[in-house]
Amino acid sequence: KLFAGSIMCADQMNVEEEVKKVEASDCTLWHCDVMDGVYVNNLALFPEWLAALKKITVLPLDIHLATVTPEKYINMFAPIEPKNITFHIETTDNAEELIDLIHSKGIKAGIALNPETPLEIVYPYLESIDLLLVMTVNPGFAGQAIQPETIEKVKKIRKHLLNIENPPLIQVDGNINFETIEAMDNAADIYVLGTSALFHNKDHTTYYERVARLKGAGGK
Ligand code: S6P
Ligand code: MG
Repeated sequence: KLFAGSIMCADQMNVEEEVKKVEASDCTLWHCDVMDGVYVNNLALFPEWLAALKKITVLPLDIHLATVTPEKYINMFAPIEPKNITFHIETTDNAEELIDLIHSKGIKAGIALNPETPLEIVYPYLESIDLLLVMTVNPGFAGQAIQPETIEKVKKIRKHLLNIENPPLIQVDGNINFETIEAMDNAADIYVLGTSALFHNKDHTTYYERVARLKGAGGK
């Protein structure tokens, strides 16, 4: 399994130090939440900030747009050349066009869905996307408790993807920690790590040790 550190959860006044600690761990990606204050009641991360992050890190950026009008933000963030851009299926009637727009910029395309959004709504796009982000909390804030029914949802999509020729990677985001990874039975490919498992002061372990322990969750 792969791990992505959620940069909005890092100590914002010590970003360089946080970047070094995360890079020394087995995280291979930065999960970057973009929040517009409209789709969610919070604001996070703007293009210049992420461009500055890119200069000090070797890890690729994975942008999660928690915004309305995703096309506007795809165009806004494409110039910083992230690896992935993910938009919410709830925010568009034209997912195919957004996927094409992202791909036209040489970026991998992801679709996110909220805990209460049924999986079936993304079925038509599974062969065109690279990433499926199954939200395990409602987007907007770090530090929330998992919505328990999302655990079955992740397992269900894993099974469904067995029938898909070129399946996307499954990403999970929200309250990801040792227990929730075990409960998911390794059904996801990419685990977003925030305040629950990585950026916290609950013990004195290093980030390297925290991620190493998560790697062993579920016995795989
Ligand atoms: C939530 C956002 C997430 C958070 C992450 C934090 O709106 O999409 O990416 O950054 O959930 O993790 P945690 O462990 O604090 O829930
Ligand atoms: Mg996110």
